Amino acid sequence: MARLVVVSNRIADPRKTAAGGLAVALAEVLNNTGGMWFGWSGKILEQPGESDGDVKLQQAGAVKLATIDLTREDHDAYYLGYSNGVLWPVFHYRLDLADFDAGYIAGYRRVNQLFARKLAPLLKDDDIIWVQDYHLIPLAAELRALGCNQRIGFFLHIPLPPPLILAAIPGHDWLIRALFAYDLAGFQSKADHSHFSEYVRSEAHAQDLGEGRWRAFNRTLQAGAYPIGIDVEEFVGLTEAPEGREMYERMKREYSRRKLLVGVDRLDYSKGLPHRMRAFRELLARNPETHNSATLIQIASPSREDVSAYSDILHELESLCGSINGNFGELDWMPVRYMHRTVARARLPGLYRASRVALVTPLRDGMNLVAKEFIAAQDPENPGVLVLSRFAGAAEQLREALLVNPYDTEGTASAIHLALQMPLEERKTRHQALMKTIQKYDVHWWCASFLDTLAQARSEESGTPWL
Ligand code: GDG
Repeated sequence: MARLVVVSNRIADPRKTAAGGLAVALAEVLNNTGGMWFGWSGKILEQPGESDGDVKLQQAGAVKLATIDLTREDHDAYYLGYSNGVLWPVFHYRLDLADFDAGYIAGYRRVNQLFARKLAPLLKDDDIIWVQDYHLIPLAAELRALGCNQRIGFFLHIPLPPPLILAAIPGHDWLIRALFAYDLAGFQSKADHSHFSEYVRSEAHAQDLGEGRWRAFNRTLQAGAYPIGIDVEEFVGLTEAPEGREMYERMKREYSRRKLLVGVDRLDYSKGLPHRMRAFRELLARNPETHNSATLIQIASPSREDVSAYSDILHELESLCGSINGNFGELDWMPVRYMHRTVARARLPGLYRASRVALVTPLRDGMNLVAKEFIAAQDPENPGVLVLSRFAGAAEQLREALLVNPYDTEGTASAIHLALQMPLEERKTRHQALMKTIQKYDVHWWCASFLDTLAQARSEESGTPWL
């Protein structure tokens, strides 16, 4: 069996329990093939010109972890600048938040070259390489330029916008051309995949070979949708573990007279948190019976705080939560419990299970795993209801959730109201269907279906000087 090499911006130590579903699933495949995981160590070197240091190798069971450090200058241009100041906002349809500083793309290219230079000597001829996410789009092209001829796949965890939005990025044609250095490009949803097809047809004049195969730039690329899932079994296990149960009991005791609503998100403008708060405020304003009987717990875990759009969203959210509590709160009832902090992973399942409603209402999201975790954690005999944005990739699969348009405050408020009142039988029917879907398309399915296709996909030409 060929060795799998996973490359991502950050790596997670698969031995640590906090690592989460993706790390655990990838670690499983890596373990089976005696594989390697390559990425940035998380360390920033303050002295200029230090990036060319050695790769640090560590053995984690059967998996080899290989990391490199980045200089401050490289990190700021590649990670803060291009990845999170250009690609993240534009791919989430937020052209207004993009900062197209010319220095960023140079840093992005430099770090991708550095990754390629450090990774290439560690590769064997028959390795299968799987590159993760938007930080590393040109990595395969840089590896090919160094003569690497292995099978290389790419998975984009975030959405891909329609061609006219993508085309706003200076150098968008370079990015998409770089994708053709891969053998397989995977997207989260059918919508993302079709945006890719539209782009390569209209902008790159690629030849459509059918079944997701495209010919352009002297290469053949296979593309498709591979919606990511969670490790359902692991998550159900966490729910039933002592810490999960204890959290559930505590929340049930604390909120015995009230229905809980829950939101768990990284504090990111794509997650639609202010829109969600406005919908919750509308619910309270229109339905006096919800006063004193419903509480929203919103966990907003800190994220990318050195990017300015993120501090703006923090202030907006804090002010909305404060005004809802100020206007509707009673001496013995706070409508919103907002926490700007990370909660231990072992506690999330208990919190989900104790909640009658989950609010997963991003403005755009590649998939959204919280939606799937909430479903997995429910008591099948008394399940909660998922209110899900139609703009999350997950909405393509989770049709039995209450789908909402998060920009429509009144409509979202009505859906939350419906969710709070939904009779047990309907909750059970919807939950059974949702559970079946997340079990069928779990993270193991995602890994296996992507890697099986990659094992078949092969470009007919190689060795072109790419960039
Ligand atoms: C990207 C795409 C795609 C959140 N807060 C806490 C916490 N979390 C965990 C959740 C969940 C994960 O983080 C978040 O996953 P999402 O899917 O919601 O979102 P992104 O981080 O934006 O991830 C996304 C994903 O990649 C996978 O492809 O679904 O669309 O944007 O697992 O539980 N975990 C803990 N404490 C928190 O406070 N322990």
